[in-house]
Amino acid sequence: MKNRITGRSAFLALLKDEGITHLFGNPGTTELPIMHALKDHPDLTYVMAMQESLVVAIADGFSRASGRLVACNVHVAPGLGNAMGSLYNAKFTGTPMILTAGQQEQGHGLMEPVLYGPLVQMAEPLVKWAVEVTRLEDLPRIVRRAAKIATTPPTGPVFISLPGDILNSEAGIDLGRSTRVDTRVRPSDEVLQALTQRILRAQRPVIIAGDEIVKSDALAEAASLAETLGAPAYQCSTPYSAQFLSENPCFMGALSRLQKQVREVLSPYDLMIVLGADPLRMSVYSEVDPMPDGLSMLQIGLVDWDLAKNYGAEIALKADVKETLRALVPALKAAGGAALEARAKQGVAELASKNWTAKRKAAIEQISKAKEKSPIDPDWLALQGIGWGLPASVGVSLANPHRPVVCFSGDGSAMYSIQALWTAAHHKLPLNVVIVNNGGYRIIKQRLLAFHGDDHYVGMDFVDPAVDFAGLARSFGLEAIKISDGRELKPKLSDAFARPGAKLIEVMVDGTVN
Ligand SMILES: Cc1ncc(C[n+]2csc(CCOP(=O)(O)OP(=O)(O)O)c2C)c(N)n1
Ligand SMILES: [Mg+2]
Repeated sequence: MKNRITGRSAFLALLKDEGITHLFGNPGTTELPIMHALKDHPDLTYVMAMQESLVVAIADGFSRASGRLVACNVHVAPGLGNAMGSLYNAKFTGTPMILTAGQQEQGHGLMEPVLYGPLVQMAEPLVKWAVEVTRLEDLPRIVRRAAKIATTPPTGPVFISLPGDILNSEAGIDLGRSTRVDTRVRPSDEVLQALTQRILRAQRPVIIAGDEIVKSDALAEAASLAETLGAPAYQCSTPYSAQFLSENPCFMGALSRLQKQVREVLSPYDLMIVLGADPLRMSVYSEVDPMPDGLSMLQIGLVDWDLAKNYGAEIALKADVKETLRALVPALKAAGGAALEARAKQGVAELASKNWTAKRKAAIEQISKAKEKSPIDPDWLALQGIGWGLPASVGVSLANPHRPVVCFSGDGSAMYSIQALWTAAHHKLPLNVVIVNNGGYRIIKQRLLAFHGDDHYVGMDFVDPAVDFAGLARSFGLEAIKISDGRELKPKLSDAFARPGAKLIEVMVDGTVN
């Protein structure tokens, strides 16, 4: 006879065996079995956030900062509904996440009790797999499969609905074992040869760097490819992380999300080498196509949905970026010989005056000129569904408890999830939240003016009354500082960053629209 165990305790034991150390959540009645079982699992840290969109965003931040599988639990249909905006973000970033919700007892749900809803159907468009447990005996298989699916590239969130009767029942069940699928496979000799030949035939290659470079730990290999070719490397237009070594001489910064501008940037090149990205994910509509006519594309990555998604590729390789580059770079060097070396050297030298490092230097000089301006020029400080950043930074900080973390947010964005400050204060995180307060939704105003020539800004100002972020932060138990004078920025920020504890620094900036 196998050991008898309750569903609720088996669920937590399974999560722990899958490497879960923190359960992010917001409890309700249907989650009470899990809250009750936590008493028997003191090695699992419960991180409470005061709304479900924050729960998922904090878990997302934790995963993205640690590369680990995360688990979060929300409350039936309205809680899952609240979580959807953050789940949408996690889908695009491919965050390995097991999202669960307590569900009404089977049979009881049929009677449509308060807060009941079709959880599986609700979650389905945003997850790789959604399932409801209908027998306790199936729970281990479901949790094991969920963890495997979430962590196997293309990674992403999965959803499990946990009915109360399953969590509260008891049975003798085998918890099974954890599996991770290894996708670090070296591509075939044939495709490596084809890539090598094609790349060497190009006169002016350009590299587009995606998030899979980070996920496959290929930052050094991607930089080595750029240097081997003497080719510029741009981050894709919608980056999800710092996807290229920023101070590498080949790094040019990110492509913008302005189709016309991207088309101009890419026009001089004859081959686009895409490493683990949807290269040209845009924001607003334009009649201009960002992809220049006739520009050939090679695309490498494990997210097969993104391979040739919008533009046909000459070679599309479903493969791990690091393993591919580890084989491709030496093959390029061997086949390219001294001629490639000389060309690369010249290419790198030509980039020196226009790469990211050079642009940053120029930007610092430019911005420094506005140092004394009052109110503070917003350019002095720089900026998905919004409202993600603040709770995500709480997750980043929880994943790196000994490193100071800085969150940089607009005032409007911060208000979607301001109660994340409480979670930061509660866990005494060394998190510095810098809120750039321009009194409203400046970007939306800018766009109303640019797209419609209209400066009648309805619903875009927080003026009557103004939001007092320092006051809000204090009410959540944080130390708060307000800065209105540009000269105070450097000393006050340095001082705050050097001290422990969660702090909010509200920086008042000019909200004028132009
Ligand atoms: C979930 C979600 N709701 C609404 C929007 C639309 N939106 C984009 S930017 C923005 C305003 C951001 O304001 P703020 O953070 O203060 O930035 P600012 O432009 O003022 O610096 C809004 C409402 C969005 N992107 N995501
Ligand atoms: Mg604002």
